[in-house]
Amino acid sequence: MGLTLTEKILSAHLVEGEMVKGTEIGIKIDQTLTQDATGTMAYLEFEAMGVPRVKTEKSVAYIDHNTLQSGFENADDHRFIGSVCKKHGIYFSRPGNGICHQVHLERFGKPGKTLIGSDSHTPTGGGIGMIAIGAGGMDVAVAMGGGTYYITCPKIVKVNLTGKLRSWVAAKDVILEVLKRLSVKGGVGKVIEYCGEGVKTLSVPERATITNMGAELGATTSIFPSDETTRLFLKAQGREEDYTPLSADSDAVYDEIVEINLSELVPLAACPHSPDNVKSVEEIGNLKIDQVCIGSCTNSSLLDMLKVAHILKGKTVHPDVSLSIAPGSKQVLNMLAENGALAIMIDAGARILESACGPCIGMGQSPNSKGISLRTFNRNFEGRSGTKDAQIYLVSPEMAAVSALTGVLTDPRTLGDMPEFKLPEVFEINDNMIVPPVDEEKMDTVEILRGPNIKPFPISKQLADDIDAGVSLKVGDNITTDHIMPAGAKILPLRSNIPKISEYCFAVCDEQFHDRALEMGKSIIIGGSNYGQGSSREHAALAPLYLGVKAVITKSFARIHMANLVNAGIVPMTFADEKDYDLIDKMDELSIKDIVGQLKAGDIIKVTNKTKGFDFDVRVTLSERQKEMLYAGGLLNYTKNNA
Ligand code: MIC
Ligand code: SF4
Repeated sequence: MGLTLTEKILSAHLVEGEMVKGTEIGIKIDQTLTQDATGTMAYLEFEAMGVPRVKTEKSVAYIDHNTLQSGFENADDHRFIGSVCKKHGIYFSRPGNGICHQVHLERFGKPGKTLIGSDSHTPTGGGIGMIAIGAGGMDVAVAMGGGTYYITCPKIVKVNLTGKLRSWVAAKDVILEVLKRLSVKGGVGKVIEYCGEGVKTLSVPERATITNMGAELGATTSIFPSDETTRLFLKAQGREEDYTPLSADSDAVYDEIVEINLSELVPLAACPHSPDNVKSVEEIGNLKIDQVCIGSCTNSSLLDMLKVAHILKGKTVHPDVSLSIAPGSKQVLNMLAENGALAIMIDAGARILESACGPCIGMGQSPNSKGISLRTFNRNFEGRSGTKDAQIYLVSPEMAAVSALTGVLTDPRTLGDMPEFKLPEVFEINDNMIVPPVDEEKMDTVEILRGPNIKPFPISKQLADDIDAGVSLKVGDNITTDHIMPAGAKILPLRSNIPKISEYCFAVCDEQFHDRALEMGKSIIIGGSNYGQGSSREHAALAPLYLGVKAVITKSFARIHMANLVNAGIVPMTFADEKDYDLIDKMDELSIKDIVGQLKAGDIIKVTNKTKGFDFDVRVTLSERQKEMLYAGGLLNYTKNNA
């Protein structure tokens, strides 16, 4: 029986377990990446492990999220990360060099390698044939120290691409179509593998758009084969030696097959407030817009920008619209400057932003009240833009650019014939904004520079015998980590300060949560299905930990957040019978006796609702290793105990 590409790469990296779907496997990690919003924590955790130099083939720290410096905090954190990198063997991509996923694809990604990153869109690397997975900062810290990374051995979905995209239909429309069909929960426990004749018609940046936004499916990762197109891309980046051809065997067996004929796709948009709420322009109808933002790790490649410049050429942005453009990397921005495309954008009235995440994470460009904003990004969760009542639509750069001119949501096919857009044979390469670490012999000369914003992270205690605690919060389905621990320009600078950032924990759902949880001392949260979808931010586990949350009981969890809860020593539980969700209210007193004994005996745990006077069962579906981690009080304690 042949193998899928995913199975080939995973089994070549397997260090623990067997390739049995649904069971836990441990894999060796070749590369890691961090960004600044999760990086400070990850490096504090790395320091706490006491490993002098990283043991990966390549570890890179990017500064791209917290680039608005309206106080000392972000600048201090950047300086801290830079000094840790220099000392401990990590490459440091300075602010201005670009968005982590875009730069990593350009300069470091290698087909066939494994990458984990403290950012949920790390699967962008799948565009170049890597197994690239988003993880919590602590998991990345452990991998930098040479530790194994654990995942559930995934099911594999084949997306069979046939045909060729028609003029003005984009890679973004491919992933929006997949989201429409599979939903934001559809990828949980799965890797999405793209195959078929249609693959050849897509460039590496287009493939990367698709694997990037595969994060919104809840998938473990997404991957494309590494082929002649990959070789030419790497060659153009001056890295042909990094190329290896890779694909699935022709008789590989898949768990599910999705057929997509690229020739039949039409331009699509994800409507408020979920990336899977996908409709065609016709279905949405007349929509007057206030703002257009082009950029983010999904759609900020040179190819995207060239298309945008072509559409804007000689025109003016509609008087009622604000258009911002953030090219994804210094390489992209520089090439746009050299070939005149940047001048075209400026001329048309675009507001050019630095190469960073920017508006995608609410770092500026919040829309006006009730504003309608078209964005080429990957997430449109309520409030994420910084304006609570804004309506965000996720679209391709082509649709964004043409709509910026017309002032209404516009199908880019109205532009008529599309010229052929080609990637250059040689990209402009200048890695002068990537600072290499000092040699190991010199590491003692490097001083770690800590600012006053950096506070120690909360360490959880060993799991208590009994949990007797009240319900501090009850929430519904599809709660995102943006609900649990919001981002944005005001809150992001507090990422290194858990006591302070926890004041905003769940503030979008319930402003009283922080005070109530602290007052209760210890508590339990009740959630619906797909709890914790979205970002990899471990702050969504560390802030609840700081506020005394001992367990979270839900209908189901998103993968990265569940791992982050276990890493923090908080017990993730799911209702054995989902109907029990309806029977529990905020402030009910729950009691779980001899939890360690119950966990050792099996996966089902008995919980008593003392307020309402009934018992119900919850499930704790964790590996023995994860259970050990909970007993120890989280990953750091567990790693220390086992050292
Ligand atoms: C996001 O897109 O939500 C982020 C900001 O990139 C996060 C990471 C973070 O919260 O720092 C992610 O996707 O993991
Ligand atoms: Fe940055 Fe947005 Fe990409 Fe997250 S999704 S890494 S915030 S550009």
